Amino acid sequence: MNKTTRLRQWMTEQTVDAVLITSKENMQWYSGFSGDTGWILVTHDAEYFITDFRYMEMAEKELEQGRFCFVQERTGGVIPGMEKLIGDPAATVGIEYEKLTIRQKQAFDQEWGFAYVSIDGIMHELRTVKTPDEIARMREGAAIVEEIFSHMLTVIRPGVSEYDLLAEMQYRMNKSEARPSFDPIIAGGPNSSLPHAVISARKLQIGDFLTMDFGVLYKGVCTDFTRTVALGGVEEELELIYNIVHKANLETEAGIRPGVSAKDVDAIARNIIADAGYGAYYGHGGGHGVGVEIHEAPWLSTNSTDVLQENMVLTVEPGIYLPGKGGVRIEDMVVVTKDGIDNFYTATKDLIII
Ligand SMILES: [Mn+2]
Repeated sequence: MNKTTRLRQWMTEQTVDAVLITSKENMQWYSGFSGDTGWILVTHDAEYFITDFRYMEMAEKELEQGRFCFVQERTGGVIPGMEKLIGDPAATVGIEYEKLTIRQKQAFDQEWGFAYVSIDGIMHELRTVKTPDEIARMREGAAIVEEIFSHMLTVIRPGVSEYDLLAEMQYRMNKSEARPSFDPIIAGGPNSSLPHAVISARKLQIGDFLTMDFGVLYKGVCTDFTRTVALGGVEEELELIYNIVHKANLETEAGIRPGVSAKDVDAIARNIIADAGYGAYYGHGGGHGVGVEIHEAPWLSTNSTDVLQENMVLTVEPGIYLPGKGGVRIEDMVVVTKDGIDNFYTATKDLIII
């Protein structure tokens, strides 16, 4: 079933007359449009693509031939004549509560007398299960990520700063026609104990752990990847936490298959880390879905209600962080298959000592 059919099925079930897609991410997911200004209006019998002069040519090139009726509008807060396109001034219209601004909603209320419902839930739900084409594009992105990781291993050495490594990484991304899917985390030594460390000018030293967490946005889809490597050698406790995280990562991945709850999958790593005595040093979710956004459903966490299904793509990323000493995170991105997973990455998870 294609995206339009699935969305219309939801509209029928919920008695929604039209859906208005306005965010860059949902437009990209729904239509393939890579610009950042446009509106997609889906009714029960038509799909409209509304954008201004700047994006019209791009939209005509990127969108599936014949699928959308094009409407060219000046940039503005509302679409004149939308009641006519929908055919009922009192229609129920689905909108993106989580993405629209209060100002946009005020403009809607001034212009139209529609009733509104949120499409956030259904969009997230539909987006969790990837199409073969989306998975294929994610594989291409993952191959770029692995090439960059291999390259980074050749430039990491004492005296090189986190900013130096960031510059090198971003250069490689752009040369591969990709962009970062989020601000890369490159955290050496004590900075590696900060799960979301901000890049610093600190220079790498012998004995450091270095965590690199990065991904690319390539052909409209994101990738996410983390490895922790050691410089010159590794002290005993850091090696110990590395091995615990490694085991937690492997066993979590072995526990993934269709039908299992994301909460139970999350608990696999959490229990291994807690049983080893480091529960207090692992405080984030065990993974997340990836797609047009870097973080999306399903969520691996202690309070997740998601159930894993075939063709969902998610990360597995347990970690242990010892303040002032260093941290370890090992993150893969996997697709759920009929009886387990397929990992997007082949990079070793054994500790690399540079
Ligand atoms: Mn991640």
